[in-house]
Amino acid sequence: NRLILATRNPGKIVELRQILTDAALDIELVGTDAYPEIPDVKETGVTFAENALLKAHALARATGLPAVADDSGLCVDVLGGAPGIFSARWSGRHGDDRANLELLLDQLSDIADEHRGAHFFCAAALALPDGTERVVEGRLRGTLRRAPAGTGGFGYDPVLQPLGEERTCAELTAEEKNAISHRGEAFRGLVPVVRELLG
Ligand code: ITT
Ligand code: NA
Repeated sequence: NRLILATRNPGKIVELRQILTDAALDIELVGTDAYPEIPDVKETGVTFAENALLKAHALARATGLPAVADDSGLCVDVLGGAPGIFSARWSGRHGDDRANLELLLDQLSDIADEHRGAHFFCAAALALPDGTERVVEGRLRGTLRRAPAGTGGFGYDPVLQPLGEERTCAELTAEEKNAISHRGEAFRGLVPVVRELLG
C-alpha cells in the first residue's frame, strides 16, 4: 500500500513514517520529490483544513495514489488568530522564517506577558483518487517569548513556549516536540483514518 505525502520537507516524511510504523501499518510513504513533474498547488483556501484538502486532492488526482497533505501555522490570541494561514509569508517574504519572526515580535512588543497566548495549529488531510476525504486537526498551546531562544526546529519555534514547559519549542529535542506538537497530534490522528480507508 502506497501513500504519498505532499511535502518536500524530509523531516515531515520521517515523522509521519515513524507514526505509521509505530501503528504497525504496512504502508510505504513517499514524498512529492518522487514526482518532480507535479506542480505545487496554490493555497487559496481561507482555513488550514481547506488548504490541506486542496493539496491532498490535487496530489491524489495527479498520482492516482492516496495522498496526505498538511497546512499549519501560528495563531496569536491578541492578533485575532493571525498570522494563521499566512504564517509562512507574514513579512511578505515567503519562507523567510527570520523576517517573519522578527516582524511578529515587533508587533507584540507592547503586549504584556499575560496577553501573549498563542497556539500552533495543523490540519492534516487524506484524500483518495475517488474523492473520498478526511481531515484531522491538532494544536499546541503556549505563550510567546519576547526574544527568540533555541536553535532546533524551524519557523516560530524559538518564540513559542508550550504550556507547562520552561523551554521554547526550539529548545526541545525533535522527539519531545513531536510528542506534544500540533503536527504530531494531527498525524497521529490520521492513523485510524488510514486504517479505515487503506488498512
Ligand atoms: P508546505 O505547505 O509546502 O509543507 P509551508 O512553508 O507552507 O510548507 P507549513 O504549512 O508546514 O509550511 O507551515 C507554515 C508556516 O507556519 C511555517 O513557515 C512556519 O512559519 C509556521 N509553522 C508551522 N508549523 C510550525 C512549527 O512546528 N514550528 C514553528 N513554526 C511552524
Ligand atoms: Na502552508
